[in-house]
Amino acid sequence: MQSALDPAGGDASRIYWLTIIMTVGGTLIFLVVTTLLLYAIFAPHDRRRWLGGRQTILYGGLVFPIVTLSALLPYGLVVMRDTDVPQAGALPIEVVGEQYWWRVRYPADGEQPEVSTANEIVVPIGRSIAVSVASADVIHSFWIPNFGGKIDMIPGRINRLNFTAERPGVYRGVCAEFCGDQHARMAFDVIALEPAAFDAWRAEQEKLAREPEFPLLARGRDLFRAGGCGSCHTVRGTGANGQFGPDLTHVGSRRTIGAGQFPNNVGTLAGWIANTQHIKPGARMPSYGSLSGEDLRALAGYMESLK
Ligand code: HEC
Ligand SMILES: [Cu+2]
Repeated sequence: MQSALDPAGGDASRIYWLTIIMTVGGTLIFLVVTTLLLYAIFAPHDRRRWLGGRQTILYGGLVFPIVTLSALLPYGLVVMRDTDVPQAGALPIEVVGEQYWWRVRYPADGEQPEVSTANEIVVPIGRSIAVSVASADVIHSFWIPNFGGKIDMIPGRINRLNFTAERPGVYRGVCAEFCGDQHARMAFDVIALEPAAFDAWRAEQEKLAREPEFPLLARGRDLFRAGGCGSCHTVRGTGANGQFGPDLTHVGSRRTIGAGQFPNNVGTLAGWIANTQHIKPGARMPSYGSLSGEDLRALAGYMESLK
């Protein structure tokens, strides 16, 4: 679900109320002014005389705008001041915009080693999240409507965005700056979990890739090696350490593949591997259309088993 009108975290609700108050206030003033205008045009001459009177001009034209604007300005300034304030003890997460996917990194933190994933930002609720964003190529824009404003991802620069998720759920984020032909297929999920569930998730992500549990999966792993997938993808524990594409160590645990394009299952994984350039033309992974059906099943099954 993706909606700026359903705020699920601090900044988003502040921005939401600012929008509501400004919109309702603006609409009311518009209606009053329009009514007065129509009155001035159509009412009988002697009944609209007061409109041009000294009192009307003084109160309606001077006092009213001064009072309203002097109330709205400080309100807007306070909202701006309170928005996006970094909090002590925040969880740092680094997100890099790529063509056309999101590289997501949880830097090492004391005992906890770094964790790397893609197109999915898992966060604990109730804790401030300090996202720093950058770009590997062109300008992208990082936007999670339920949590707050957009922020540009600019090559050679690090921008920051802070938010706190208030309730568990899955929220959708998108790229909000045209970045190339697959820009519209560049989405991600923000998954807000209870703190204990988040710790469990992180502990799972820290582990090396699972060993294949039966022959078909072992064949998949061998094909992954032989097919050169490891030149672009990392699968920790197998020697595959490519950095160009998403880290696949726990790809099977993700909800979607292809930056939010398909639900993650053996069928969509097989379709993706065989037809990348058909379903996401311009994505920076070649199609592997010449694999036999059984090889494809093995490879997709292996990917799916990497929970
Ligand atoms: C030239 C580099 C390159 C090679 C080689 C490559 N990939 Fe990819 N792969 C990528 C990129 C880049 C993406 C992200 C594309 C996107 O979403 O726009 C990707 C995405 C994926 C995804 C989806 C991951 C996700 O979380 O969305 C899977 C699964 C995958 N590749 C499997 C494979 C397999 C299996 C092979 C070998 C048969 C392979 N890749 C070979 C670059 C590569
Ligand atoms: Cu983009």
